[in-house]
Amino acid sequence: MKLYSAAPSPFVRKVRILVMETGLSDRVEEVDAHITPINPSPSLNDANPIGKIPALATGDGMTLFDSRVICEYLDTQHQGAKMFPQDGAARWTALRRQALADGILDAGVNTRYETFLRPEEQRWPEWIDGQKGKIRRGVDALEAEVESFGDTVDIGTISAACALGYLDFRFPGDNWRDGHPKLAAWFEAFSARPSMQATVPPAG
Ligand SMILES: N[C@@H](CCC(=O)N[C@@H](CS)C(=O)NCC(=O)O)C(=O)O
Repeated sequence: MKLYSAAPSPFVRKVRILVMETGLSDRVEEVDAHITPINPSPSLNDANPIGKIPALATGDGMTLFDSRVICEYLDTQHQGAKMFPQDGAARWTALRRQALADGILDAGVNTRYETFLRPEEQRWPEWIDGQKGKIRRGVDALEAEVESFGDTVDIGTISAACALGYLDFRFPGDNWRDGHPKLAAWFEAFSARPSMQATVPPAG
């Protein structure tokens, strides 16, 4: 299988962590696809018409996107502990946590594009504030439920860890740990996992 990938992408990180946690590393080859909305890749666009990473060519003629679909597909490709609970409350809790974390990430990536890619004179402070509000409320919601994470490793907690890792990577000055002590402690412990250590985004 071929994963269109770039190490700074938090959505790619979700997939890479799931690959490691499920023992699929030998079956997934990474193809470098450093793109932005203003610097697309024709070969990625052929694989994913939306032009975003991650995308996964499964090797049997199918290309999957986005991270949620890829992760759920990969979870069917191994015999170990499942990252997507099969049914019941555990499944909906994991999927909701994933949606919450992905929402933080969407707002974070939008903010990054607005503050890094967009020419300074065209930037829109109110819009950035709106995105930062989504991030703040999302982190508050994670803090409110983090005690129920326990030592669960599933798509919900992997996604939460990727969201917090991205905030550290792109917005260290926002100090998300302030006022979120339980979440900070959980993230520190979760970050010790080899899959987290191996996928820390590169500086720069
Ligand atoms: N919902 C998508 C989001 C993926 C995403 O936003 N990827 C970013 C990189 S972090 C991207 O490819 N941006 C390029 C673009 O928007 O054109 C997922 O879960 O995979």
